[in-house]
Amino acid sequence: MRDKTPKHHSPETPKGGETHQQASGKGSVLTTNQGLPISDNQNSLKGGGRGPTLLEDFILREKITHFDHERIPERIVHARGSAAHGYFQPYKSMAHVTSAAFLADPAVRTPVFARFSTVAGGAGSVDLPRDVRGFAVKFYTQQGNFDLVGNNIPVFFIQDAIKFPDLIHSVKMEADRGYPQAGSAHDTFWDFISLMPESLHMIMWAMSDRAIPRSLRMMEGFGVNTFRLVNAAGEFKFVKFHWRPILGTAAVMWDEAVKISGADPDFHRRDLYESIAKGNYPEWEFGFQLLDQKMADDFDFDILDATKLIPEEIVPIEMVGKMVLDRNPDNFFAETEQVAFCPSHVVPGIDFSEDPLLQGRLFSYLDTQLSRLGSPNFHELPINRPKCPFANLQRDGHMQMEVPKGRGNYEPNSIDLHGPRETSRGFHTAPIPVEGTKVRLRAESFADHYSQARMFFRSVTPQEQKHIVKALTFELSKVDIVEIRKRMLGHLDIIDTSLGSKVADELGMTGQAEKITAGLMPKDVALSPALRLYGKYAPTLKGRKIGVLLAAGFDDKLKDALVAAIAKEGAAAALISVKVGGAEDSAGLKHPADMALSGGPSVMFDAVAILAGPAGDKTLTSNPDAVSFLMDANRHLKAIALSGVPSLTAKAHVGGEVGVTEIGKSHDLGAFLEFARNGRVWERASD
Ligand code: HDE
Repeated sequence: MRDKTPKHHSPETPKGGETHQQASGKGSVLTTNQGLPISDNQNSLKGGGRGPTLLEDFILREKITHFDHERIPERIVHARGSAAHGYFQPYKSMAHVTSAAFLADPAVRTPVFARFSTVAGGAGSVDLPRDVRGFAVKFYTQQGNFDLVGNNIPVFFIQDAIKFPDLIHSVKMEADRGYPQAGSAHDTFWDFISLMPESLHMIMWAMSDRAIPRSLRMMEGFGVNTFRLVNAAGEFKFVKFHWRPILGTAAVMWDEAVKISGADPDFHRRDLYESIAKGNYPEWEFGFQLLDQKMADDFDFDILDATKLIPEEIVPIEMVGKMVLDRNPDNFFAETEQVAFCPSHVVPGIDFSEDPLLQGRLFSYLDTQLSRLGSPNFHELPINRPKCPFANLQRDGHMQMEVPKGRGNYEPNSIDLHGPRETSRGFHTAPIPVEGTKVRLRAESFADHYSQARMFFRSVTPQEQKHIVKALTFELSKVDIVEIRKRMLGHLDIIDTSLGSKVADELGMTGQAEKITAGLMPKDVALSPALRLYGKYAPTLKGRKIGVLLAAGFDDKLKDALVAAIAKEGAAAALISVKVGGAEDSAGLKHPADMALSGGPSVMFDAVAILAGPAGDKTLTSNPDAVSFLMDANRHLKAIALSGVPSLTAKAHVGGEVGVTEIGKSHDLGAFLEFARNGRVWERASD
């Protein structure tokens, strides 16, 4: 039989065949890891063209062995993440409160690497489950790396690190069945929560729209734990760290989250990557809530309790600088996956508090990197290396990248007088007096589990409250064990009777709440409007995406005017047509589309426009994707601009609602853009 296998490698360069050396700029020859040039990257070594593969093929074995080991253990939490490079620049010197050098000089930019993540799902899970988002920033300062490993929610589920494995076991996929992936709507999570009232404040946040953000670029970030800032004189203040997005905050609706998860599982990752690639760099202001011991003592909660927040109305946030993310990673694995954040990575001038959650975190992250990255030398990986000089006498270990010289690998030594030595400029732990009896107990000051949950629920807007009720209903409806639902209803009643009874009604369980006796009944503390997600930032279209659906016979001039107006707002227009090849305008000229309608449902956009002529209107009316495009945009309370689609609007039962604007002819685009800037047209919501 004829041997069909090519004997020599193809003369054509294989597609995507850029060599390792080209990619890293070192040359153009494909080699083994030992530098041996490779003559054939298409065929393994065989005994005859159709014969068995020979064990001798060291090139095949090296390539396959490396491939077999390409994956490392994913993070036990926060496995799914997206990241970017950028810089941080202070607005002013903060030397009066901290000796951290990166906060001292407004002329100095410090490189940063920020990673955003979901918590519960695996690395390949979708971007939009209901979940807390990680917000971790590595500052490569001249005094060493400072990692601020925060979340997009200012409080946490638990008060003591010893409960973290229990919390995570309960939320991750259930041990026997291996589902659900990336979701808290299941028995074990709600069982744990219903038995841990300290988690209830966080639950209010996790059930709010904060847990389904529109974009990673539109999230607030929080350090959560209380830290200390220490100045050169050794004086300290407590600090809570905050990030505020310049684009403002935005969230999707739950029905959108469900649909986006199918239409584009990488919705957030793509959004971050594309924005940066297009030069629309996301920015956040960095803020401090500073307080002294006296202020801390005056609160009726404990600042060491991570289930509590300090309302901004009581301690305002002082903005101290800005972070700009302006460069995508070159390689996802080498950077986003291998980056190792540790709350213990601090710089002089930043110190810890005694928050028992933070204290546990100081141990956990270093430990987890050892199993995840496999070596105590993980700090030598390019993404983790400090960008300032670093030297010590730690030696050897798996994958040692350094080649330390000489014999002086101990200290004191008189052999290498130029070797690394300690310095008075080094890190000093703030001399906080500590005394006490060794005990395992929860301080009395941690006992109030309901007041701030109530404060949060009552402080947010009616829309947010409604969404919390709906989220709780969705989640608890997925809980099979009725006793767990009843227990949760009991807790919700304590937070706010209207919340408890609404959820009970929605579940069809009116009057079935278990009577829970709170350790401490909640107090009616002052509300904090700053906790709202909506109406807090100035309306803007900046950084948003508007879907413009075009169908045959559309008015090209109107389309151009619309696209230009969208660009002027700092937003992006995505042109959609039934077929990706494009649609013909009223003059019969074909215009290419950015995406096909089947892959561009309206859930992917912040506002939509539909432009067609009579033929296009007919096509759209008979296309279920087009009908859902409009119906969904209406249901999701989006600003809608319409031109030439009377029959589509009739089919989709849309028209005359607030925020639905006819454009073209006598109408300008102003009204549409005005609605779009406001985010959602809440007036349209039906109860
Ligand atoms: Fe984490 N957390 N965590 N966490 N966490 C991890 O470290 C842990 C907590 C947060 O993008 C792990 O490198 C304990 C609070 C983020 O790489 C692990 C406790 C907050 C990330 C770990 C907490 C966070 C992590 C897993 C309770 C908000 C992702 C992989 C005491 C302030 C960082 C890793 C990234 C990751 C432990 C609670 C934020 C296992 C023990 C509170 C953003 O070490």
